[in-house]
Amino acid sequence: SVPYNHKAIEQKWRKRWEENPVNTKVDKNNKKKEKYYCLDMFPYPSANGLHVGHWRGYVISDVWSRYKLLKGHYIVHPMGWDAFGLPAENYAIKIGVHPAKSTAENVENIKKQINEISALYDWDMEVNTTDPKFYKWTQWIFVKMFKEGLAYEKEFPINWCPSCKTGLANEEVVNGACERCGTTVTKKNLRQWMLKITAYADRLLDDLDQLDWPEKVKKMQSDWIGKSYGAEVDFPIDGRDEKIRVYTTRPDTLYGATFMVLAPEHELAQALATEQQKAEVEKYINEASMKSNVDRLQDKEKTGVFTGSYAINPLSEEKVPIWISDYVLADYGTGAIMCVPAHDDRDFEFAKKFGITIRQVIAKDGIEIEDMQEAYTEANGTMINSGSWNGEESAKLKIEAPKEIEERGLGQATVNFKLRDWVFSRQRYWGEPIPIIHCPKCGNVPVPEEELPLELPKVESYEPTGTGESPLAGIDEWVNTTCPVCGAAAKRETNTMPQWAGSSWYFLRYIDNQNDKELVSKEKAKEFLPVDMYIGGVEHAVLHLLYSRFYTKFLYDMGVIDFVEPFEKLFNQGMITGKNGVKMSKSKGNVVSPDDLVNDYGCDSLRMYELFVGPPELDAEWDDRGIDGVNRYLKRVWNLVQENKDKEVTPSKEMIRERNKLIYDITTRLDSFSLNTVISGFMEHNNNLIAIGKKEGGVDKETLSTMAVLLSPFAPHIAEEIWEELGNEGSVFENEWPEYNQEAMKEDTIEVPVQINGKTKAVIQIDANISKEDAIAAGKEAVKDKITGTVVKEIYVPKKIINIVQKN
Ligand code: ANZ
Ligand code: ZN
Repeated sequence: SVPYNHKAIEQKWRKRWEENPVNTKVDKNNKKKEKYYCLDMFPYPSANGLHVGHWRGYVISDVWSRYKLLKGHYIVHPMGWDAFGLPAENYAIKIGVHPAKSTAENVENIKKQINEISALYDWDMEVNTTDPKFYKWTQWIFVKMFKEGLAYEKEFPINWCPSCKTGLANEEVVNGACERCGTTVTKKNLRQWMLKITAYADRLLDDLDQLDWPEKVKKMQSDWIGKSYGAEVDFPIDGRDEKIRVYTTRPDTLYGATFMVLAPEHELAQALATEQQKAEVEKYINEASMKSNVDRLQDKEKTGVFTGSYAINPLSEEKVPIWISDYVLADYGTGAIMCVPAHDDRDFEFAKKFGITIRQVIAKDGIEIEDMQEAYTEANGTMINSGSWNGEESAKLKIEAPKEIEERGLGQATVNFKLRDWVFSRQRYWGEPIPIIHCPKCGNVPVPEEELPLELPKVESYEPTGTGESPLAGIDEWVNTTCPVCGAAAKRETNTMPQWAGSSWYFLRYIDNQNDKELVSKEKAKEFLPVDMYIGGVEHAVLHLLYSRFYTKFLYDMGVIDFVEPFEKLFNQGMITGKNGVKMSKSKGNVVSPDDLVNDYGCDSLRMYELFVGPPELDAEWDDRGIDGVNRYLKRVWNLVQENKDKEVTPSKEMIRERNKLIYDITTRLDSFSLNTVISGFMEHNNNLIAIGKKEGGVDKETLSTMAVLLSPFAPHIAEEIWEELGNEGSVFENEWPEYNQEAMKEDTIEVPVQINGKTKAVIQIDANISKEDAIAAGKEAVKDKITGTVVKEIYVPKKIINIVQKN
């Protein structure tokens, strides 16, 4: 018979699908079909192209799309390009090709590679964030935010990457380093455009509840938003009129506050330095200004200086020294803290180092410790050394103290967030120009909406200036303009947007990408949004995924869309790594390209192997040799069909049971996203079919056709081919996903006698296909009272007899 020829088969079906798309765009025949929007995190069109790691996510999303298609949905499955950003710009600097040109070339190249996956992408929906027709709306959103007071200008020390020569958002600083290039981030005082994401903090937190996302990602977002309840308490300064306001989450420990610490940037830090301490204080403040927040929090040894001044603890009325230390951050809470060394680790360490009083105010199990060796940080115990609070439970007091503090006029109850406003401007060329005009009379004026897009001009030099100005600042004829309000001579904003701007909303645009009147029409939004399933890497947990949720909520508030969460379900695939778990990268020389594998084994084999390498949510080491096994499986499927397609076989009960078990295993494993075990399930069941077929003189067509349908999301080409070979009409994708029949899956039971030394002692009912071990165990259980000696032999003649041989 004909051997499996992956090349011929894959070429044939790709051409057919082109002529006759599987997922017809307008569902004329069946208007009732419900849409299913399955979205990939769109790629950055890098010059390096795709490796087998990129394939993994795209294969997973395509399998899921095709499965949903067979389950009766109309599939929305688009693809596009996240094409602004540093790499294209750096490349332009290096070789002098305009980023627009190199980006376009890369897109074309990667598109070709993506097409090798044979995914269901609808290229009519394609978007590219660098296309003015697209970024018109990225700018439009910014203008809307500006008009709502959610985009504002501010000068302050921001995270600065000295290598990328640009400011960064907090989310882009990972362990103190630039998320892009790994360079240690420093501080730079810069005028910035900010987005007020903090105005959405509560909604971003509360709405996490309604999302079907991995718990891990939800937790990362809620930690990042960091809502905490506490109090702000005023500490009078000894001998002065001002008060120092502190933020605390542990107002129950107020009596234990034996000193205070101000951030070096605190407005009173310098003023409180006494004559004697002045020089030392100034030196310390200077040094602190050079460090990043992360450095400051991670510093091993605590540092600090005493101001020489004292404050009054408002409850104990005791004088407490005021210190300055960089473990207190200027931009969190009030930038000043009350320090309770007995119950806070950092304060404990500080007090030990500088010899400050440690006073325990919470006794665990009623015990007051004489010489504390570490802080007791739990709010669990009884109050001591705390005046009128003595004897109260600290957990209860922690909740009630803010109200009491408020009532006694000592401060107020507060809610605090860790989330900061989003530093949104970049001092780089290859991004969307921020559509703002600085007018000497009118201030900041947005570019009128009807004049958008504000196109990015061509420049001679893309080189970042490093001065905090974008290269656009060098183009006078672009910078100089007139104010749209008063007509006076004015200047354009020259900063650009971060790469996250376009990716925060691109999924809305796919479904109406040609609309030049609206970001997306109401009708289309209603019909196709929101996204049902979003598939991509976990590295975006607090960046892209948080920003997209923020944009979605804003656009909901503006009446553009009528839902508040963009992605109902999220799946994060693990990374494909090189040997020993090393990330695949060009610089490490361990990149495996899919091209040769597709050529040698075929797209179907590679698709299946991408799933077979391991649980999809975990990282997996790539090993080229593994694809052989999958390829051999597909050959066996092919041969099985070749051998049986012309036979007329009536399936036995066993064959029908096997067919139903196949449906059951594939469906339940697929539903629980256990995609690697789906593939091993196919392999096992194929062996079963071969074995049963051998006994019965063949495998019937219905069983083989069912197998073709089940296989189609995974290996679509061969599935179509065998569907046709079996004499079926139309495309395999016109089928409904098969249902299994519980009744048919039940094993037959048979009766077998249980003998001891050849004499029948009982008759039991067992599964016809029970294993030897299970049969013997059941037999022994039935005659356990009659086994009087040592068992020397156990025999199971399948379906006939169990015999226990014993010696007395
Ligand atoms: C007194 C206290 C006693 C505190 C105690 C903790 C334990 P979260 O939960 O992260 O919001 N804090 C306040 N502002 C700070 C700043 N700008 N820089 C560094 N630390 C600051 O943490 C709030 C707690 O962190 C606050 O509660 C404060 O220390 C400290 F047994 O106040 B606490
Ligand atoms: Zn003006």
